[in-house]
Amino acid sequence: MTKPPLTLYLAAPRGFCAGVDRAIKIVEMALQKWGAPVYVRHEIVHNKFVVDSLRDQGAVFVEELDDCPVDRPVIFSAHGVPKAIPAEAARREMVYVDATCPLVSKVHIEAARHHENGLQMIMIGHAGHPETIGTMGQLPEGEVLLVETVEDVAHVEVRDPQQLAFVTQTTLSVDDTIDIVAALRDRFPAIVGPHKEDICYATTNRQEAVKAIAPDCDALLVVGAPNSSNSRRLVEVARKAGCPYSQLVMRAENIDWRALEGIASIGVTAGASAPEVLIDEVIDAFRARWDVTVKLVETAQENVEFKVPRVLRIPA
Ligand code: 0CM
Ligand code: SF4
Repeated sequence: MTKPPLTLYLAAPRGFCAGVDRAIKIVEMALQKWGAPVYVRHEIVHNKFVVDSLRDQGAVFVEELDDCPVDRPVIFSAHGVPKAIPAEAARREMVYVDATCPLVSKVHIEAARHHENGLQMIMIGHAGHPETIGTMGQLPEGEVLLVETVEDVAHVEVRDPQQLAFVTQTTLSVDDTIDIVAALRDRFPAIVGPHKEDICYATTNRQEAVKAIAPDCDALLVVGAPNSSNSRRLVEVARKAGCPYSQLVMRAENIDWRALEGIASIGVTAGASAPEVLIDEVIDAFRARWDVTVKLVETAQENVEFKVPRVLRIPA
């Protein structure tokens, strides 16, 4: 039986970013240096496949520092941790390595600087996400107010509208954040902040790329995990950009083939924590069912690389 034709629009950039690559390498290096088990507080990046492969090599994933024995190294995930966590690890004289993405650390530093200058902080982010918890946890309790939506901006109660600054989560929707920042600047004209927001290059580029393909796609799949903020944003961006059937899939086995019956085009992209092997797997699954022509749509080139510490040391 001949297979029906299908145009597969493949977004670029997609998949791993420099912060994810670095965080995974840190776990691998720690395993080499100290042997198994090495503990990792929270999923190193939000991807089950990545976590399972590191677990197979001897990494043990836990949610709290209390779940780590004091005599084994512990790594903090790419999303960052509240200040109290490394402080507690140091108090327990544990060996710890911080795999926080440098672009998240940059936001931590920004928040600390504004606080030192006497400003109260507003964070634009998603409640309960580890990056939001980590960034808010850089300052004393109550010093960072969280807003998630334009509506929240109208209700937030600040100490002094003249003494305010804002930071954002790195993986937000660029377009939604523009509106929230505009609402903040409108209500608090004196608010200090980054030029635009703190959304990272990888998040921005992946959203731009998905916008470029979405209008041409009958359906679109984002390879990524349900707890991955940047991946979930890609689904929303694709829907808003003109592809109503946009779905998140962890891997090929999660694809709802019945829902794709009759399509002539499909878009494929992946969140910053999704390995390329899973994208290949998804493309292969399409090739098994359709006569696929892949069209690569590249909206930016990335050459960002973050140095991995060559020697993993006990921090001072
Ligand atoms: O923050 P998010 O949930 O998107 O995390 P992730 O692990 O999916 O992606 C990489 C990062 C960071 C910080
Ligand atoms: Fe860093 Fe952005 Fe990647 Fe998160 S998505 S790890 S902030 S580069």
